[in-house]
Amino acid sequence: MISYPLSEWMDLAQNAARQAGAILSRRPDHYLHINAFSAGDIKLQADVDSEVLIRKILAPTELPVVGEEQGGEVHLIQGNQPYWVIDPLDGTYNYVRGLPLCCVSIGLMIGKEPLLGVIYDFNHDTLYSAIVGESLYINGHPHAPQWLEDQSQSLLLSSLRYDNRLSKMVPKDFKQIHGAFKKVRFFGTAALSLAWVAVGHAEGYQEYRVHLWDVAAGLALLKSAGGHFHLNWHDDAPFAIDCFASSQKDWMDPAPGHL
Ligand code: LIP
Repeated sequence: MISYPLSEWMDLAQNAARQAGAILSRRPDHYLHINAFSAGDIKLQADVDSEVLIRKILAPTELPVVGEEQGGEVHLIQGNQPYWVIDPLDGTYNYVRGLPLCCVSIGLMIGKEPLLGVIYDFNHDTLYSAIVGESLYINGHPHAPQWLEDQSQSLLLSSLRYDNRLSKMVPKDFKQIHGAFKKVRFFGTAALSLAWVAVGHAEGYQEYRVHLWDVAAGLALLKSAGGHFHLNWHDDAPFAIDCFASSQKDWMDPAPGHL
């Protein structure tokens, strides 16, 4: 079995997340330039520049990278080679609106399994990190979540993308999953939502049709904290997935053929 220098890679990932977050939190004018609008989303110069910086800092690892802005090789998800998965700014729309709910997210995966994750909430100078199989840390301090055990009293974090908003057909299991929790919150940042589940602020996160870069680091945090997840991979777009994640394994089994 190959052993990887995960601690070394963790240090680099933390360094990259902190450096990228430091610039994002200063909100330089050019970072707020909107490069593209799509139906339900925007692309900022901040995403582009932040990804360039993170890729540069991670380059000494010589590992392949999948990033929200520059993409990556889709065959990596079938392979057995570690690769970085970067969301240089998760919660882009929150960021441009000045909502302090956004972060830098850097995951390391092998095939479809997370190996480590770093999520930097630069608005609150809070860094979540974990190597799967070891402790979860908040700003360098080990942390164990205290999740609620009764699903009917628990909190689900979720979202709905533009193309499957409530006005359109929603997947069959949407009501079933959402209805099983006491409360549901939509914060517009998948990465931070997963970090908050991992540390115990909530018990579940579920979203249809996000991308691997939105969740890779958060899944590593959740797995190291003892949580569970299931991903449905879409065939029609690279790295598109439905994500079901929770503190308890059987709380979020998607109905078969739910889409
Ligand atoms: C966003 C996610 C959010 C999801 C958005 C988008 P971005 O990522 O974190 O939860 O609902 O559609 O994917 O674009 O801000 O990095």
